[in-house]
Amino acid sequence: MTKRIFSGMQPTNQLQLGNYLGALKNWVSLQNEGDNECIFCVVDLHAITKTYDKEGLTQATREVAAAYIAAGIDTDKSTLFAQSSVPGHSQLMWLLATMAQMGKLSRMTQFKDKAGKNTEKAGLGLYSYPVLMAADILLYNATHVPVGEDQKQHLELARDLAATFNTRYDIEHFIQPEPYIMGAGTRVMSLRDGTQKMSKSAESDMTRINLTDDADTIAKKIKKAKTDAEPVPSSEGDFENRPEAKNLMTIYSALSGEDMNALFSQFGGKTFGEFKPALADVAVSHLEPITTRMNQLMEDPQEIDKILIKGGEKCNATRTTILTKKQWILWVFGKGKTC
Ligand code: AQP
Repeated sequence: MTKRIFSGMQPTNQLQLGNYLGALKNWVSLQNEGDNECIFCVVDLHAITKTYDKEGLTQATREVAAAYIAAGIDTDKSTLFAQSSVPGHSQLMWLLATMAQMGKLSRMTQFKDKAGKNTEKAGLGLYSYPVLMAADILLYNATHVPVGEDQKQHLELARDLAATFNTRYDIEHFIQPEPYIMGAGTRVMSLRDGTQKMSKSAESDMTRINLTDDADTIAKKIKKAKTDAEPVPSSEGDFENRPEAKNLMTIYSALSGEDMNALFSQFGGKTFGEFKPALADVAVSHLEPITTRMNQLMEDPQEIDKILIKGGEKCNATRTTILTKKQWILWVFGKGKTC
């Protein structure tokens, strides 16, 4: 069976290492595997759920698209577009919003994290973010959604909403999308606090490695990354209560492709002063070609815009779902609707 893959990232800043290891790197493998049909989106409508500036958002949208391409997304094989260019996302979101239960939305951990203590002041857009995400996925009847661990709960909601819609209208329209959580870097943590996930919009730039960071910046951030006074772990047991040590070794493993046991043998018992320069070398050699390609692409922003426009036109013209055929009017309002 052909897999239809859909995924996206918010242009809330430049992409960081977690976005790359938890999602983008896997998108590229899926694109290059079998006859998968891949649709990758820059989810700019999600990005406006927080305070933003218009020019910054436009620039970040191009940067995220450039990062996708630089990491290996081939726009001849995969569709790449900006969410706001396909009105179907917002239309389908409304239909799904009529079925999304407040109780379930209130339990979403990402909402709790992002809204902070003052949930009363959080916008409805942030609260209903997972419903728009469900619409993004279901609009294309995607079978598989490659994401990091942190998005698993949102995927569960998309599956629920697909089933609720089918039951409500007594049809078998929506497929239940499967989360695709792959590889070692499914949850990359902050360089300054191993209990917090690395995030592109976290206040301190020192918490993350950006895909736009140069070699010196990467080395400096890794050198300053939080560790503890113990030597580098030699076994899984040594990771207990040492989230920062585990995080750095996980990053090494994900970037180098070496399994953790090989790293225990190579670095176990050494100091972090010895481990960190090795990690910086691995990170730079893996990320430098991507950064270089991204910088080249960003020299011609109009070309990136053209790619995004073309992708949006393709989605508007060919998406296989209810909204193109006005089938939804029949399902939602019945045959009697003439106006
Ligand atoms: N730290 C992470 N480790 C592994 N995967 C991660 N992802 C994000 N952070 C990590 C994955 O990257 C994709 C991007 O998702 P997004 O841009 O829609 O939002 P996000 O998950 O909220 O990512 P950020 O970087 O934390 O963005 P901001 O700061 O804007 O909220 C998803 O597949 C996610 O799993």
